[in-house]
Amino acid sequence: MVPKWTFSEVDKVFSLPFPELMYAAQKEHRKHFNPSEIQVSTLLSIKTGSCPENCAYCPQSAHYNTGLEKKSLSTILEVVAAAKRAKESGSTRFCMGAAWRGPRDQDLKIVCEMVKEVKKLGLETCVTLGLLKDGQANMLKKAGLDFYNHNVDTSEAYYDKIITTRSFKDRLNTLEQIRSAAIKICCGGILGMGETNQDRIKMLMLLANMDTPPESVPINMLMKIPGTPLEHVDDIDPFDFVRTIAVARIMMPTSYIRLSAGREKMSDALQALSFLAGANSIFYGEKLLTAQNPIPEQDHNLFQKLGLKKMVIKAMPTDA
Ligand code: SAM
Ligand code: DTB
Ligand code: SF4
Repeated sequence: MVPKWTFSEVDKVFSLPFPELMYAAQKEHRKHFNPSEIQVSTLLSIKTGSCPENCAYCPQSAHYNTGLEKKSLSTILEVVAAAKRAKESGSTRFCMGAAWRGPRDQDLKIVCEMVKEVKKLGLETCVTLGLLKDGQANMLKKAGLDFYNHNVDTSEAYYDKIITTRSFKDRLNTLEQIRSAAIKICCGGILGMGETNQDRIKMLMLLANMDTPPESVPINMLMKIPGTPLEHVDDIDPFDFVRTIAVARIMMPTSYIRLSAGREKMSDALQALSFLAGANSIFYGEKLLTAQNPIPEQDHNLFQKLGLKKMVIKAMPTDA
């Protein structure tokens, strides 16, 4: 099959004069979305720390001493209480994350119960549990799961500099399982890990050239966690960050592009530029999984200043 986007095409778009790039991204954004509406998701860590993988950015990896407070699998009651709070604060999607290489079947059964209960509250559901084995995506689909988050994180070429305990192919395999089970895909990456603009373009090409691109594309700015190998890496140039978002919007015009981790350190101006470039989703609430996010009051003020509204999305009832 001929790829939808070639490197030279994307490179040309990436290198446009900044005003032209922003205009092109805005044109695409307005064809498919109301530019004043932002989809809002809330995250909850349902199993924290002691992860056997060595992702160089991650506070939850057992390979690094980040001083994190570890926690075993949450109870269904704890999860439902957090989901209720998220709904009351205006979130439409509840995303549960577990620091596993991948779930064991006995753990997955409990997560499936969590999904069913959260769905009953009228929220969209998302989980991020690591690599999936055959049949596990179907179990989640039966429970009514809407989205599975599994990031490629960076380009295939740069990947080995960041993670060696799971391969890029392992990740693609899990993405295929999710797609085959008819669960929507949430897949993106992290910017600011020392990768080049070429790597950023290649990561976006992989996503946009999928038969069906991810419905949701999280773009995280690296949060430099003390104790991880990326603690002292150089900051990404903010305009390269915004360019990457604009190019993602142009290449995947109907996907939600989420301005994900890292907003806590971003100025209001950088967030506003990211929204203008086509980002139309955020994580809301003072915590991501383990790291800090802007406090709700700060986001409320930002939305007020920019005239942005939270998007209203109702989860479809499941017949599971
Ligand atoms: N263990 C599961 C996995 O890796 O698929 C799920 C949780 S993992 C924390 C989800 C994503 O969070 C990672 O793929 C990465 O993109 C993002 N993430 C983790 N730590 C981060 C950091 N310090 N800065 C930015 N993004 C981060
Ligand atoms: C994603 O791309 N970013 C979120 C979500 N998917 C699961 C997680 C960000 C984690 C940031 C570090 C932490 O909170 O531990
Ligand atoms: Fe584990 Fe996920 Fe963190 Fe990697 S990103 S160390 S797989 S929790």
